Amino acid sequence: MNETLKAWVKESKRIVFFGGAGVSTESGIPDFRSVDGLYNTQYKYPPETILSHGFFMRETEEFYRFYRNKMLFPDAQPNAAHRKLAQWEAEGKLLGVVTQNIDGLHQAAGSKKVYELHGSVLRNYCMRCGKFYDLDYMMKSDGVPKCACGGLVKPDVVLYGENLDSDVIQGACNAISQADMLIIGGTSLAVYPAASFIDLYRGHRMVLVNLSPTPQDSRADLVIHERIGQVFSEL
Ligand code: CNA
Repeated sequence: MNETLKAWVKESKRIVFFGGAGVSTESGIPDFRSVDGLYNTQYKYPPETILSHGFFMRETEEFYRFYRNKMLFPDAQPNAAHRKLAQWEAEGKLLGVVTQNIDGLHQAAGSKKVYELHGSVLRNYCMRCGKFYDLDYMMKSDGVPKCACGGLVKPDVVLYGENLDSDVIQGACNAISQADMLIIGGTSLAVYPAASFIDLYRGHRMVLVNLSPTPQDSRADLVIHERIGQVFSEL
């Protein structure tokens, strides 16, 4: 057990969590690198290419083949990290969760203030009429999912080459700038602009919990290279 982390959590009243794919690996959802590794044997392009706006518009069928195989995990359940963050919010000591994940597991654990920088696979919209479709519809549809109106259904996920939602950015940035403790976890901090939002934190309790080193390790006040679910289960 990391006693410094435990003490800081106890003393802090406005914790913000900033996370990425590594938060959900202990729930059975591979992170980006793992997807990359798996992908190499089955797909002609790297995930960054397939998960881009241009590819979605040009090669929609191939996009959905990858998306259904690698991005949808309808049976995944929240782990100890998701659950602890929801508990802190309910106790009034966490301002919010800023996540790059698109899996909805923070909300499944009970978190209410979740800033989903890259959207969610749980929401899908017709690009022509705007009708909403849920994850179940996407799982059951074959090939390219179409709306009743004939329009193309697109996941509410921010693809490479698309802009982040400005309200979500504002909420995330407000939360981080008001935090008295920032815990960053399960992210390589390699995807921009998301990774730049941690620059808004002005306090002295920046904690990084990540299995592998990140480019920001040297500026954190505490660095823990362990599994985040394991670390949070001991708090
Ligand atoms: P990333 O670049 O794949 O980095 C993940 C980081 O997490 C790596 O540095 C790992 O070392 C670390 N890690 C893995 N497992 C653990 C663990 N159990 N405990 C602690 N650290 C761990 O992913 P990022 O989120 O940084 O950014 C890239 C993309 C991947 C984001 O835009 C996501 O939307 C996207 N993505 C999301 C999901 C999801 O929603 N669960 C899954 C796969 C990819």
